[in-house]
Amino acid sequence: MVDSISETFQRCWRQDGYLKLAGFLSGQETADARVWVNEISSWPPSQSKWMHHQELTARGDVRLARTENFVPFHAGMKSLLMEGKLLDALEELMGEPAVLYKEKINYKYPGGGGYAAHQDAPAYEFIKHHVTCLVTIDPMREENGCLFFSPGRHNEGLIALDDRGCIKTDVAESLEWTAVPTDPGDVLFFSSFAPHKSPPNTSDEPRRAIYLTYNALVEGDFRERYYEDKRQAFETYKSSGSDKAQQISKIGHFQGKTVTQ
Ligand SMILES: O=C(O)CCC(=O)C(=O)O
Repeated sequence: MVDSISETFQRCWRQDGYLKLAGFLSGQETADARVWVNEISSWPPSQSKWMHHQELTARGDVRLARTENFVPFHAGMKSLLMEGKLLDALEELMGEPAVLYKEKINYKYPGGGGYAAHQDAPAYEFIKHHVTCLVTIDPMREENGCLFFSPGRHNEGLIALDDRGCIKTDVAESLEWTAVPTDPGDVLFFSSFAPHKSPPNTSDEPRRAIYLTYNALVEGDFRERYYEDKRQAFETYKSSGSDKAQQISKIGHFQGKTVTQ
């Protein structure tokens, strides 16, 4: 069990729709997570197991942008994400037992693309509300593409979606944005209705983070269905020649240039 989350932090969570807990993971837990991210990033491409997504970076090299669906193939990650203090803290914020809905690593290597202003909710189907926990692997700063949030706007439901499933550009420009830099071992919880965005990585260092998305257990376990649906949707995008085949999500928030394997 972790120490319970203070009333002040709980209030920030409710008010802002996101909450950073600095130094949440121990030095050893942070070091383990970094080793595991390195391991997973070296896995070969797979059609049926994990899902790697590649991008052509602004530096002109092809690098991983994202890996998804790695929990069934990595025991260490499985125990970090599906039991213990991370899940305890998340359940405390949600106020009820939770289950993993999806997991991903976003690598954002030097020159890696940013993400347009969006809410995650339109991309996470079957259930209305999710909470994501970002686990910081590398220091995240404005120059290497940390997250920006628009505090308090998570209470407004879906905000002015465009045809990509992102927040319309003029509306996004009218929101107030706060950069949320984090350090290795910090975690950052956010609601699937919290508007967020991130710039590209213009630094010379990678900016890797693990994103764990959970939903209330009472609503059911949708993890396998989520990945099955995503695979099928992308098969359809490819076979029908849809531009959506270039996305890395069912919403078109990724601003990098994807490369199909
Ligand atoms: O990793 C990032 O910079 C942002 C990622 C994000 O917002 C997403 O994957 O939905």
